[in-house]
Amino acid sequence: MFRLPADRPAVMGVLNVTPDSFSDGGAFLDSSAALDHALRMVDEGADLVDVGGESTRPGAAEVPADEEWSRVGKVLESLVRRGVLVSVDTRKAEVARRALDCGACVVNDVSGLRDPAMMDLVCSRPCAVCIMHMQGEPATMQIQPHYRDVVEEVLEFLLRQASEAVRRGKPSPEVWIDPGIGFGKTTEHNRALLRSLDRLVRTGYPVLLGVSRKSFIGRVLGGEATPLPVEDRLEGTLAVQVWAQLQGVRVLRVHDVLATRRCVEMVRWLRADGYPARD
Ligand code: HH2
Repeated sequence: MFRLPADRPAVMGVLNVTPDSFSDGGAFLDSSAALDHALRMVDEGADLVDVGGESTRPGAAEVPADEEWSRVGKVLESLVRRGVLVSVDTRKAEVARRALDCGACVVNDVSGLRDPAMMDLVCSRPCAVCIMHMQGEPATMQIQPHYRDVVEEVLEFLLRQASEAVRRGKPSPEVWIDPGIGFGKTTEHNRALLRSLDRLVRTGYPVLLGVSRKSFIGRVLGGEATPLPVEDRLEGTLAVQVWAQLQGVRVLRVHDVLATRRCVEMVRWLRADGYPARD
């Protein structure tokens, strides 16, 4: 079981075993390259590794469960065998079940347990779960996302799903919530959510945040017409993550583990008197 550090956010390293992820698609499709990359992230200070076999970038098509599993199964097993704590990034109950059977300790569901089979699964297993908010589906989510009040609507969804999991017996420290930055959201929606992280933190559920290399950073720093490319988004990513750490976010999902871990340690040092840890 994965225990969240009390005095700093946990660092979750991203391992995309996909041909088409937005920032590193194709780089780790080969199992031995994937394993090497995961072990490097652990050396650099990742507390756990989030293994995913389906890109959820805007416009991405769904991958059948068997194909998704054939991408992630081998590397996931190898990591567990080496004692690495593994999270599985999937929307499919079938893939999550196989990952849990192999020893994964977190299910990271970008569709936020909307599938009843996924809700049933995570509530019947001793794992943590990340419930993420997404408006619509990856294939269409960035086509004119619209909210009455983005912060209220995201909070309402997350609280509804989280309390259902708790009602079914999941201990609340094992129910993480995530506003889903970039998932059916404009740059302004993302800004509103990032400015309201303290409201998510105050729910008492551990908050996970994934902003690493995301396109809003490219647009803010380079402009709408000439966004900074993915490889130039590290500083922007780190700035937002420091902001998130100061609000009490408990898990940072990142591609750049070493840089993140150094920032996290500096902020932890500055805030040595404690961190908003409630569990
Ligand atoms: N973002 C991505 C994927 N999974 N999970 C959570 N909980 N929160 C996030 O913000 C999040 C996530 C997208 O990033 P990445 O995995 O690098 O890209 P892709 O979906 O193209 O594989």
